[in-house]
Amino acid sequence: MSSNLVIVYHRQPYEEVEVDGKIEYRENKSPNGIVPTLKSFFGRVDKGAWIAWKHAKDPANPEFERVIEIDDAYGTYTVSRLPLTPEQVKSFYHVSSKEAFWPILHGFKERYNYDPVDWPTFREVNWAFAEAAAAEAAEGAVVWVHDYNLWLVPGYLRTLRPDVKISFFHHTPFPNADIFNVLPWRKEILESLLACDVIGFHIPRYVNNFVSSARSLLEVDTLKREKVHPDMVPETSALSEQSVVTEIGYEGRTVRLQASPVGVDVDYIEEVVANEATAKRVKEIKQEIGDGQLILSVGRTDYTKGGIEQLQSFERILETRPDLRGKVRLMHVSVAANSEMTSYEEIQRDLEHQAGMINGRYGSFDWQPVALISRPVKFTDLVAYYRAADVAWITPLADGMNLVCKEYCAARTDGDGVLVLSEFAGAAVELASAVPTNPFSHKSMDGAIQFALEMPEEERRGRMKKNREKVRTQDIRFWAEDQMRAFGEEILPARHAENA
Ligand code: GDG
Repeated sequence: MSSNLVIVYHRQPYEEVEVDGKIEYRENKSPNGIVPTLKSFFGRVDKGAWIAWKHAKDPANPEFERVIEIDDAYGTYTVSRLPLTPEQVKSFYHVSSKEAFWPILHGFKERYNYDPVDWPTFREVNWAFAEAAAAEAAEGAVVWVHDYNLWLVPGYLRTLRPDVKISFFHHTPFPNADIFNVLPWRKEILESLLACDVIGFHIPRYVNNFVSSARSLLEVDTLKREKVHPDMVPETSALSEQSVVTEIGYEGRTVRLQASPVGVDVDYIEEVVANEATAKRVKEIKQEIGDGQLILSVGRTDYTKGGIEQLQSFERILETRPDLRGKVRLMHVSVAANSEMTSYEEIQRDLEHQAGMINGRYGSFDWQPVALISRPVKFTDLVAYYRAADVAWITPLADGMNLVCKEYCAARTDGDGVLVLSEFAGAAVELASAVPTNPFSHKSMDGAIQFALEMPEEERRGRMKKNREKVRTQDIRFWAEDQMRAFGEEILPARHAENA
């Protein structure tokens, strides 16, 4: 019970690697910079703690192989790893979180299957996280919980430790009551979230949706509503909101609601861009493309990311615009995060089928229209592709934020490049100078990409300048500072670039 800040996040802050029979710990450098940024907070408190899960080494005897003391450039902190058995991982992570919650959060009712959900196991795992956080938190500490797979942690923690301040951040969209209430455990989840002091979402739409869901089942009062900052309201965007609820009351407590879009580590991406090795790689890619244009698409293999719809649009364009054949290439990076799940295997097969069909139908010996990349690309290479691509085509059907589009703009220190962005990505409410597209409309999808390919340089540069300004100011540190401001000034974020 000695940590002033406890971060509860399913991912570990380092990777455990076995080298010559010995376990070594390597820093987990998630490219979007969230892990290092979260760790940077430990530099400003006396002691921090991080709670994550890991695969139990011996499932028959999942003893608590948990607390590791870390003293690194970020600060002094402990990492507690909850060893989960294969059954717990399957039930808590794959079935409850990914098959039941994920489709609902993204508005895909038809993909949702709650019958196999083992709710007692979900509760049990969340309880273990809450207990571990309670064991680490000092009197009055801040406990910062991340994402929907830990939905029940705030409620349990409030019971175990009424003294701590709890903040919860949702990385996904949050649906309104019409969709959220499909979940049979809706009331229990909402009651748990309402045990927080602060609940964070990327954009005002998700905040208002949360309030609609909460008000549908519980006596929740709106205490404060504010006009949305003009920076967050492109006039007619699909995800625009004019006002946002910022405080609600429930059972005598006040809960602050925050719309705070996650940003990317612009300084780090610019550093990668400035590397000689990156410049060399960019040159090679450009040589390979020759006079043609490169369209880049990057995302996890997931139905929410709209990969199939995008390939279908590309096919329609090649069909109707023979002049583009031989001139435009689409590099479609789609990497599976969760290979164990059958629904993702199906999407992978569909992507392969669609890409193969386009290449077979329109390709030639010298020109392959689609390069489908399913193996992870090194982040430094990804940055080189961002830099070389004439257009980034980012078309999710639903996406909490989408960091790829921000990384693309961050990498364009040359001021060129066009971003085509789905109206249904949270980032669309910030990046008003992107070319908007509606992935549910063939006309909009086909029109937007052709418009981007033909855009004159002056317009490209004008739009990119505005997008880059947004991405630079609302970077990952801006987000982190915003989060911590919600607790008052006692815990201030360190700039991790200086700390690392
Ligand atoms: C969730 C929410 C929200 C992708 N392929 C490769 C690779 N990536 C990296 C990208 C980017 C990250 O993965 C993907 O971030 P997104 O934000 O696009 O998407 P999710 O993973 O779904 O994240 C999302 C986010 O949380 C943050 O709150 O924005 O809405 O769904 O950083 O660069 N990285 C490397 N190789 C690849 O092949 N190295």
